[in-house]
Formats: sequence, structure tokens, C-alpha cells
Amino acid sequence: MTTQSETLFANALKVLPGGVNSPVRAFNGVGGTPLFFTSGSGAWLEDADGQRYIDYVGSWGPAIAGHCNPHIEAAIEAQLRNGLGFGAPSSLETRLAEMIVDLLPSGEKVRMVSSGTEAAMSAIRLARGHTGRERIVKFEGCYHGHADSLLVKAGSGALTMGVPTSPGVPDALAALTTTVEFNNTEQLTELFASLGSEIAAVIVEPVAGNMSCIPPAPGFLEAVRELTTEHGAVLIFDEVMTGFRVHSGGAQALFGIRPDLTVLGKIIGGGLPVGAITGPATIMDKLAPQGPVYQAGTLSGSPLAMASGIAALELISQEGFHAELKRQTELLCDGLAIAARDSGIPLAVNHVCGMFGMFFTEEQSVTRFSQVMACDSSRFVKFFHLMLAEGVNFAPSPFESGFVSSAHREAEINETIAAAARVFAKLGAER
Ligand code: HOZ
Repeated sequence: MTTQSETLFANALKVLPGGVNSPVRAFNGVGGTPLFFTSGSGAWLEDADGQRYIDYVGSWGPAIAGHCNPHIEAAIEAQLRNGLGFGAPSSLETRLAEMIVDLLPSGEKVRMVSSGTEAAMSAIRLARGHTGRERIVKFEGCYHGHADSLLVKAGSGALTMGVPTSPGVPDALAALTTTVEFNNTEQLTELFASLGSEIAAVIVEPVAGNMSCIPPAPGFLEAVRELTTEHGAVLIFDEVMTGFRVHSGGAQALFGIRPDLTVLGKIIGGGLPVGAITGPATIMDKLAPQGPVYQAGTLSGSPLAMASGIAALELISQEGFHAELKRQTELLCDGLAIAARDSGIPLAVNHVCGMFGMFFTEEQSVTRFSQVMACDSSRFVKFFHLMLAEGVNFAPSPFESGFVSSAHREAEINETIAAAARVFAKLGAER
């Protein structure tokens, strides 16, 4: 029998390339037909066939307070009646910027944009304009959106689709992007020793979240900070995922490292499309109209998205928010690890507060890109589909982080672990 999702996907394929508007949704990494979801509530999603799922995708990160959070909904509804946008400043932009600056240790001035990709792309231009240098450094398997300079040895969908460096990225531009292994301080030190005076910026996800979830090794972020300072390069933290998810002050507060620029997205829009760049006035004031580095956007600072983002940051600022998020994530990850072990399935699990990653590997700990690539992807595919059949929605790729929200309570976590135990038992019996 054809499911509603299959019918909807067949229709989508006629008018959308690959049937989707963002590649990771297409199930290319796991096979089968993507589910079409019709509604979400708290930790749950419902698909077009009326099946319910405990959701660990969370709209790829923004839904930190669950789906249809009443506080965020009320803020959007209130703004909806006042207008969607005026192409002019609104005090909501200032308010959200003030909240970001108050929360993030390195925040001083903020430029709102409409997506994480736009924020990262603009931060690179700003760093190049600020330093007068052209070379940028990124880490293999890290993903900073799909701007040309950053789509080089990238993670996330680029990795899932097998095009970490995409056709269409001019060679001349790719040649200006140097990649280094994440968590490899020696490689970065050597690079700075040879090319240090050319490097405009180093961009890094402080917790890599686009090759599953890899926390920084002890001393790694410290070394990145020291090298960039020593050589006059701009250190850009891509906190699109980690910003307000791993700590109320982002990864920079959690690890005590202050970047020069921070790129934000996801949670700061509360579920609506928002991105932002923040940093000290000495750099940020180089942006037009204050400075010469051009950057602009019709819908930048959209009042609706600002209202939604303000409400989201109000929620994550509540006392104990992250402690509880961490507790639930630990409960989930410990439960998954135990369930796998009980069925003889080798599994490593990484987690940092509200984000996590699972690795089907014999290795005890996964800290490097090469280890991620060596994991058993066929086992992940089986696990993914069996979990979906059990009513648990994980990201359809082994290269994505999982996200827990404040709406995930013990009931959902325990149900997930019980489902995983059944799935691991099946996988164990197959061997
Ligand atoms: N950064 C997200 C995935 N890791 C974006 C989702 C997408 O590419 O659609």
C-alpha cells in the first residue's frame, strides 16, 4: 500500500530537485522515502499517515523548547497582528541583539541576517576585509553552510551526498580555503608556521556537529585561540548549533574561550529563519553602513523572526534550563550505550549538553573525522529505519547530531531507550 508520504514525495519530485529544499531531508544517506510531517507538539511529530514519532531532529536544532512551544507561539502571534516587516529598523532587532550580547561572552555588536549560511559567509567577508588577507582555515568535516569558500571538505549534507567539496565552487576560491583535521593541534600549528601571515580567519564549530557530534579535545580550542592571536588571524566560532544549546553563553562560555567573531542561527530564530554575526565593535563596525565591508538583506531582522527569537532566548535563559537539558541528554545517551552493550552491538556515544552523536564502531571514544568515516554506516542505516518503525525520529544520516529539547521528559527518553533495546537486539541477532 502506498503511504501518504510516498504520494507526497512523488508529487514533490516533479517540481523540486530531489523532492526537497535541503538535501539532508531526502533520505539519500539511508534510502527510502522521506516522511512528510504534518504537525509537531513538544517532543513529538506526526506524519501525513497519522504516525507519531519522538523527535531528535528538532528542526535541525532550533526547536530547543520542543515543537509549538506556547511562549514562542504567543510571541509570534502577537507580532503577526502588528505586521510582518517594514523594511525599516524595529526595536525588536535591538532587543534580540541586547539579549545575545548579554548572554555571549564575546558579543558586543550584532548584525542580523536570515540564515546560518548567510552569517558564516558574511563573517568570512568581514574577517577578510578586517585583516586585508584572503586565506581562510576550516576543519575537515565541519560545516558552516553552503557558501562557496566554506563548501570545501564540508560535513553535514555535503558529506552525506558524497560532495564534501561541491562542483560549482571555483578552484580559485577553494584554493584559498585550507582544511585541517579537527582536534589536530599539531597540523594547525604547522600550517600557521608556514602560512600564518596569509590567514584571515580560522572558522571552527567549537563542538563539531556536522560529522555527528565531536567535542573539542582538551587544549584544542585553547591552541586555536593562541595561534590565531599570535598570527593576527580572526577566530570565528560557528555557534549555529552550539549557540544557546550547550550553555546559555554558548560553547565559548562552556569551554571558556573567547572568539573574535561568532556566527549564530537556529535557536536565535526560535524556529523562524534567522542568523547573526556578533563580535567586538573594532571588527563589527567595519560592516556597512558604519564601515566598508558590504552586507545587506531585505528580510534581515524580520520582526516576526525577532519576536520568535526573543521568546526562545527568554526560555533558554531560565534558571536550570541547561542543567535539565544536560540531565535528559545524559539519561538518553547512557541508556542507548547500555542497551547496545547488552545486545553486543559496539556503539560509542558522544554528548555535550543538549546535543549527541552515535557511532557504530569498536572504538571506545570518537574524536577524529577519520574515525567517523570508519564507522559502520550500513548498521546505522538499519538502526535508523528500525527506530523509525518504532516511532523514533533520528536524523537520516550518520553525520548529523541529535538534539534533545526541554520538552523531552523521562517518558520520551525511556520510550526511546526501550525502542533502541529492541532494535539493538534485532541487529545483534542478525550477526
Ligand atoms: N546544519 C544543518 C544540518 N547539519 C542544516 C540542515 C540542512 O542542511 O538542511
